[in-house]
Amino acid sequence: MKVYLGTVSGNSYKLRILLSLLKAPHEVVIIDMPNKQHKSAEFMKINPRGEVPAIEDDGKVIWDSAACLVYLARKFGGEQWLPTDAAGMAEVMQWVALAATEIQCGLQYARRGVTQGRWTLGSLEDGQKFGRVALDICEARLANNDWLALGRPTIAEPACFPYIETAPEAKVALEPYPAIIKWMERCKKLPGWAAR
Ligand SMILES: N[C@@H](CCC(=O)N[C@@H](CS)C(=O)NCC(=O)O)C(=O)O
Repeated sequence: MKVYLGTVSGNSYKLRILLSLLKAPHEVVIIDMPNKQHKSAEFMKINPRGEVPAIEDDGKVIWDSAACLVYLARKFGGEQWLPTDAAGMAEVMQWVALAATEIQCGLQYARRGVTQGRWTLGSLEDGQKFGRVALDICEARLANNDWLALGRPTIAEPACFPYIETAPEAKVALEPYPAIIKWMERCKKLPGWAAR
């Protein structure tokens, strides 16, 4: 299995976390993003969006971090990380959806604006405001629960963690979110959790 990643990519970090937790055998292919390899004709055949991450396995190509997490969890993780019962799967996926909407378009895009000067959707304030919607939802959930989706860690954790951890780089302080800070510490203590 080939896993296409970028070195400073939070979406790639989601896969690194899960691959490490699952001890899934794989080969990492680093895409040279500073030299725009992700926009090359060759890589666009793998991911037509011209983005990392992506996976190539058994003749199949999977792109998008959420789809890749689903693939890895179901292929290597049994029922633990993405259960197949209707309610369990939906509860996990609602957090994966939060990672792809308020967290990505809020916290990721605000961070990218601050660190790279690229503003994808609106201003810094727009991104911060949208990102705080996600932080408020996570904080409320984690005030009374150890994990985001179920009573155990699932792919909701690697999906949401990377851009919450880097919220300060989007000039969003995490101090007002004590339950999130404790959750991040719990995540980092999971056996096999990969460091950024
Ligand atoms: N929705 C996509 C977003 C992927 C994404 O934004 N990847 C960034 C790196 S973290 C990227 O490849 N950006 C390339 C670019 O913007 O040119 C996913 O979750 O995989």
